[in-house]
Amino acid sequence: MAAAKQIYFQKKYECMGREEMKKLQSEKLVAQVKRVYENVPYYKAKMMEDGVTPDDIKSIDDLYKLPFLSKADLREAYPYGLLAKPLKECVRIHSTSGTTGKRVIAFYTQNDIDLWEDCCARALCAAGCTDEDVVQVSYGYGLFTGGLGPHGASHKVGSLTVPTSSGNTERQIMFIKDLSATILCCTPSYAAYLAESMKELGMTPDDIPLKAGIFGAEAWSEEMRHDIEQTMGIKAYDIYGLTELSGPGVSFECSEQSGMHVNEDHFVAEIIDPETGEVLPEGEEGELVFTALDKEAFPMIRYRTRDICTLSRKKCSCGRTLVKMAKPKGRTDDMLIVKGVNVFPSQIETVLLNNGYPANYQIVVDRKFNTDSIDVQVEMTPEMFTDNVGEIESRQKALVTDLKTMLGIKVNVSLVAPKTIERSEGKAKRVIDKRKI
Ligand code: DLL
Repeated sequence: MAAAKQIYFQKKYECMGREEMKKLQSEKLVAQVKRVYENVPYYKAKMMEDGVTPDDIKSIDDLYKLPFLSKADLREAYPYGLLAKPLKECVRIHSTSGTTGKRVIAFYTQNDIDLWEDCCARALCAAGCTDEDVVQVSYGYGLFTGGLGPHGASHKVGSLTVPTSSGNTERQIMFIKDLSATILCCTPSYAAYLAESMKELGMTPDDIPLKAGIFGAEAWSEEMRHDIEQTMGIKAYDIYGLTELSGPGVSFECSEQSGMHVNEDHFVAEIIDPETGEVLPEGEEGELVFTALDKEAFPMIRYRTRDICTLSRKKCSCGRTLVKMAKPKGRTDDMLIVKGVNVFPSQIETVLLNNGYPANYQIVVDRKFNTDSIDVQVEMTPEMFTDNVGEIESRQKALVTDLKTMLGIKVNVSLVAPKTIERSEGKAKRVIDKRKI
């Protein structure tokens, strides 16, 4: 039998020297800016407003001269205003969920789909996927990019694709078992739910054929990674992306599991100060901005993601030279400002999981008589669950203390019975901010 093939480790690009990569990015950027200027009146107007022309962009070092694109621009230009190709050359759309306003519709040419699937295929490969693997794609299919990106990538790698989409947990487990799925793709919160359900069915890591999971689309903590890895007996890899930039696969984790390599031959990452727009030096925390170098139908130049993150060029043991982004801490628009203090749901998650609680929680923010309050509802594990009120109270107190140390403000904690908090099959909704209602 032929040996397993790992055809999507694209060493030429993934291990490219810095100078060579800058040269490649510069050539692509110059061409992309010219193309966008000539074909997208909306972006041309933005450049003219800032007094920049394509002649000012000679290399990647000139990137900072270009105007940012924001979600507000995408809404203003909805649906066709940023299209850079005739519609007849487009073959597909995807769309964001629109939970924070009007949907964004992203358009793809066939070449856009091909490059996107290449990026996802690199992610599969970095998680050890070959043509002998069985890849179960349990992200939602449809307008969401989570399903079809890894699906196309799995085809490219030549593995057996199981397109279950999200939901129907019993059936998911049946396919994992019956087809001996080795790689699972879904959101981390759905992975945690599947892990919990398998445990309840009495399955131990030895009974679970999976060896790796590729989880993304939402912020998740190291502690949650650890829990999922233990329960399923797998390695859990992070993957990042957004609809505007094609979908998952903008960056992905390798065997080192310490940040996600950005596919820099296709995307240039910058970190900016979200207040001033100034580009920050490597290692500083700020808002992630991406420029897509190859996208044809829906080009994004200096797109502000609103994700809070850091970048690192520290040498990676996997041999890839692609810059790494840390796990995004959250989004500028997810950050809660409570009693004047910045609170990220991921900080709360870290405290809960460090104290042995499952990742089933909800954060309710409210304002009464001009005073903000945060209530964190946390599920107990079946082992913790008791009718001894004193015991529950002392557990609550301990959590309040630890959360105060992490956040700097007092939050209320309510411990609730196992299975009380709704499970998520896609992106979990952790925060209910009643102040906005
Ligand atoms: O969530 C694309 C995706 C699908 C990524 C499957 C990974 C896996 P959108 O629905 O447009 O696209 O949402 C994009 O989700 O700006 C981040 O805030 C968040 N996000 C995505 N991946 C991660 C991650 C998809 N690994 C928005 N960690 C982004 C933290 C993530 N946040």
